[in-house]
Parts: sequence; C-alpha cells; structure tokens
Amino acid sequence: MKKRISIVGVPMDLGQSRRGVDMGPSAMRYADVVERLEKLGYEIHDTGDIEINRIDKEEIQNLKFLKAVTDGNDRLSQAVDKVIESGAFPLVLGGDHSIAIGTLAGVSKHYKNLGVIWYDAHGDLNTAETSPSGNIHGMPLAVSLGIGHHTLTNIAGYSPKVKPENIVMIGIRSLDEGEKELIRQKGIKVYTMHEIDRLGMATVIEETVEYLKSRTDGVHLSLDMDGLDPTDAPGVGTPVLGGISYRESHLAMEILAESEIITSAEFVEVNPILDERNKTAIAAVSLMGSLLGEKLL
Ligand code: 4U7
Ligand code: MN
Ligand code: MN
Ligand code: MN
Repeated sequence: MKKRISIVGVPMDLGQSRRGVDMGPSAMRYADVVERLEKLGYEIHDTGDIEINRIDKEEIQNLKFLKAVTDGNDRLSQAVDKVIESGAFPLVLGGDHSIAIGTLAGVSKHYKNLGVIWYDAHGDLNTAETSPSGNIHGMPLAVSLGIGHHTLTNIAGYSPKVKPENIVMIGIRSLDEGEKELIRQKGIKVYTMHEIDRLGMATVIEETVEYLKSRTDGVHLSLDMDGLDPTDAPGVGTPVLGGISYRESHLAMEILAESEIITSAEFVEVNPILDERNKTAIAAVSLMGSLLGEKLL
C-alpha cells in the first residue's frame, strides 16, 4: 500500500501581530505542495483548513487572543489525532507558530516519548510572565512542556506533551532572558547558530538523530521558516539576521529523511504579504520534498 500523508492547513494569525500569516497554507498549496509530494509516490489527502474564529482584540494577562488561539488549537489537536489514528503522516501547514500547541497536543497522545526538533531563530519558551510581546507564537514550546496558562497547557486534557530531554532546538539566535533561564534550568539541548557555524549542519543533524533515536518513539519536526536566513525566507513576521541557509536546510531535511525518525511535521510562519513572489512558501514546500524523500538524482 502507498504511504499516506494528510495535510492540515491552519490559517492562524492571532498568535502574533502581523496579519497575513493566515494565508500561509494557501501560499504553500499554491507552491504545489500536493503535486510535489504525489510525485514522490505518496497518497496525499488534503483535509482543508482548521476553522479559526475571527474575533475582536482580546488580551488576558499578557496573552493576546488567548480564547481564539486556544479554540483553534483545540480543533487542530483533534484533527491531528484523527490523522494519526487513520495511519497517515500528519503534515501541518501554518499559520503562526502558536499552532504547535495544537499539533503537539494531537501528536504526543500517540507516543510515550515524543521527540521534538524545534527548527527556529527563536526559543518560543516564553510565558505570560516573561514575554515582552504577549504574542502566543513566542510560547508554544513552553506550553508543550506544561509551562504557561492552563487553558493552553491543558489542550487535549493532559500535560505535559513533551519532556525537556526529548527536545532539540536548532538555528536559535534570538532568546529572551526568561527563555535562556528555562533552557538552562531544564537542560534542553540547543544548537544555536554558533554551533551550526562551528560544526556544520551535517554534524548537527547527525548528532540530533543519534540523540533522539535512542530515547524517543517518534519525532515531530516543528519548522519555523524564520529559522532560515531572511535572504532565503523573507516572508516571515519576525525575521532575524544570520540564519540557516536554504542549502543547509535542505541538507538537514535530507539527513532527516535518511534517518527515517520523523513521524510528523509542521511548517509555520509563512506570511505571503511580507514575502517576495511566494519565495518563502516555495522554499517551505521544497524543504518538505527533501524531508519526505525527494532526491536530486
Ligand atoms: B516565533 C519574541 F520577543 N521572543 O516572545 C516574543 F523576540 O514563533 C519573538 O519563533 C517570538 O516566530 C517569535 O515575542 C515567535 C520576541
Ligand atoms: Mn487518538
Ligand atoms: Mn517559532
Ligand atoms: Mn521564530
């Protein structure tokens, strides 16, 4: 039987303050995600988009749009849960990174020891107390560790979703003070840009695979397109100079494909309004191709 992939679109833009990232799923579909993955021999089921409530501005305790973000993630977690139960590989298209809360809530139910690769310029380890912005897209990894507002941590009815020792962060170059503290306190494994420059991406990913293989029974890839350098991925809301190149990212995806450890993935923060001729969506789809086995020859 053909291997199956189910695509779940999440037009979420309320986890941050720059409108347009809700059009990310459309931009990646326009960049031929379905056709590209079908060419690799997969059976693709595009399940469409999760409903996100368009509500007025709402801020509770430095958590912007808490209710709408919670509701959307609740629906997303159920959709992802269903995909895994159907036996397909969940491929989630964002939307801002607050959607990792729902994706991980749906995925981690199915694994005792879920591994997470967090590919991002940022740590996304803030809480309402440490966040300088109140934007929930800066909090999903903390929430998944069980740290944060209870409506977010309790999505799907259990917490935490991930253990700190099962996380590897890659591409990090912008951390707030509270995030640095949490990383040290929890002993989370991090490859900042410094380590990527020193070791090279091949070694970073090989070490990551080695580390996660032995301790996890599934690995989720959460890929924030701002992990890439803004020259290669300009269509993101919070760009940070000095990022991972397009080529290094492809190499990373190719090594992950060979490793066969990835059991679910999400590609987030594509904002077509800020993009240049859909460049960031095209890059994202190209990375999905490599992650799922596309070869140059
Ligand atoms: B993204 C930030 F302060 N840390 O919390 C915050 F720098 O999902 C940015 O990685 C968060 O894009 C970026 O607002 C969240 C800020
Ligand atoms: Mn289930
Ligand atoms: Mn992020
Ligand atoms: Mn980011």
